[in-house]
Amino acid sequence: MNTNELLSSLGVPVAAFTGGSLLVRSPIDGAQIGAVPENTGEEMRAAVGRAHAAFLQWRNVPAPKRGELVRLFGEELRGHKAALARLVALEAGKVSSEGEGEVQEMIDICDFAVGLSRQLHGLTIASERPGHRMMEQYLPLGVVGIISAFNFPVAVWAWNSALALVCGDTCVWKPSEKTPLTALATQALFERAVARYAGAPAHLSQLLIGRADVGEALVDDPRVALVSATGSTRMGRAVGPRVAARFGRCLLELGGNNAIIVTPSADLDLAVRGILFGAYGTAGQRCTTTRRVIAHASIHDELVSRLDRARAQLTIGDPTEPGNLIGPLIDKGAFDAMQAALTAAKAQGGQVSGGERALADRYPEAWYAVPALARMPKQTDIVRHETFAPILYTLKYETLDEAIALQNDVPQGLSSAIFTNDIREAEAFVSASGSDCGIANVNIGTSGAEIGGAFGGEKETGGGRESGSDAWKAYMRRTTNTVNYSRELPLAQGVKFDV
Ligand code: UN1
Repeated sequence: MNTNELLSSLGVPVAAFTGGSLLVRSPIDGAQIGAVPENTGEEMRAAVGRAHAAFLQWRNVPAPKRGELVRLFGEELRGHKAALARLVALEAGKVSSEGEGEVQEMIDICDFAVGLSRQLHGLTIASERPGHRMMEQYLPLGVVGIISAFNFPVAVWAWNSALALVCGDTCVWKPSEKTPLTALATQALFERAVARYAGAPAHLSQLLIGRADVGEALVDDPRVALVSATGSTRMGRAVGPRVAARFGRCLLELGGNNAIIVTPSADLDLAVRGILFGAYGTAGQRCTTTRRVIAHASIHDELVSRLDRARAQLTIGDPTEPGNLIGPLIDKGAFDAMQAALTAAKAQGGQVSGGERALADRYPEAWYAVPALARMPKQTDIVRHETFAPILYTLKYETLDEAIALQNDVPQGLSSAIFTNDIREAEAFVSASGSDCGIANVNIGTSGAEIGGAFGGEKETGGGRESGSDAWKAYMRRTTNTVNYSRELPLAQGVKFDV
């Protein structure tokens, strides 16, 4: 099926993806696959108003009943997994199994959220006063604005919206302008679930497609209680202070510069496999992509030459054709940024293999690149910078302290890993003086996190946590309630105020 047929099979009206001003091109061959009508900032403000009205009703629906809607949505996703996954592959250029993995991640977070809808619990806390009870409740927060990136065009939205909906919030989504079609398809599936759910208020989750003015209208609207934004550090720097200026809440999931430390005791076969997928899977376009390998001097040369050999064998091509592991970069801008980074790496003393344009004859309008490996003499500026492309920088270390210091000496703090069979090294890596990232793994790579854990990172990664564990708390407001069931009125701290 082509994109038009896929979109129609997923219930998207033809007018939503034809005749509009936002031209969508498949990164696979550069062909135009949609012309999507764009929304305005004014339309965004109206949508936020509708979302707020919906919130005033939705917050009173019992949470397990809200979970039922998310359960129905999960059913729609299960039923349409293959079509939506294919659309992800065509619009974002992911290899088929990763497109399927992305939709699976949506299904998984729906299941998680359904269970959570019966577990939105607070604490009961001992009161210092007789005849008093003190408790905490988590209550619905309000409208949640979701800004998502091209590289996980639908899964990251689902992490946010599945939780927000069971928490009693309503959602307004602004997807990347590079991937509006998958967003339209997801919205259509969500609306099918709403149609099967008796008594849902209208406008529980809305999709608005547009450029910066549409995003700004969402970010600046005081009725948006939480802005959850995924993308570059540059985007986060624009969004974070604007939301803070109006005392709104922000959940930022920004850049990463993720490293894998490989120690002398590591299982090198395992390490090579983990690094290859981490560095080159999704053509290096995950925020969790492995960008640096920090290898002990005793195994560095062997590891790096094995990586370099394996790198050169990765099959590049149409990601929907079986056997290809490396799809295209999203666009020419991404390819140019990759070339600029490789030029800088060479100027900073790096020895680069790979990185050239691939398949230019076959796909003159698409941007495939040979995965690159850059042996660096030290952690130079370009190594400390996130380039969203398949470039792996390799560095050498002598002591574990030095390796951990290198790993932490970058502005970003998302994901990290160590390959070791030494329990002391593994524990040191995940300890207080170990990795400073939000994700620190042992004997698995930096990418491909499961939804059950909290996802996000420190420093320029933005500090937000999404997805599993208790990330749901970001989507609720906490109240502390002290209830006096006695006939006295004792004041806290023994204060007396009797007339
Ligand atoms: C992202 O790239 O923004 O851990 C999210 C992973 C995926 C999510 C990545 N589950 O690589």
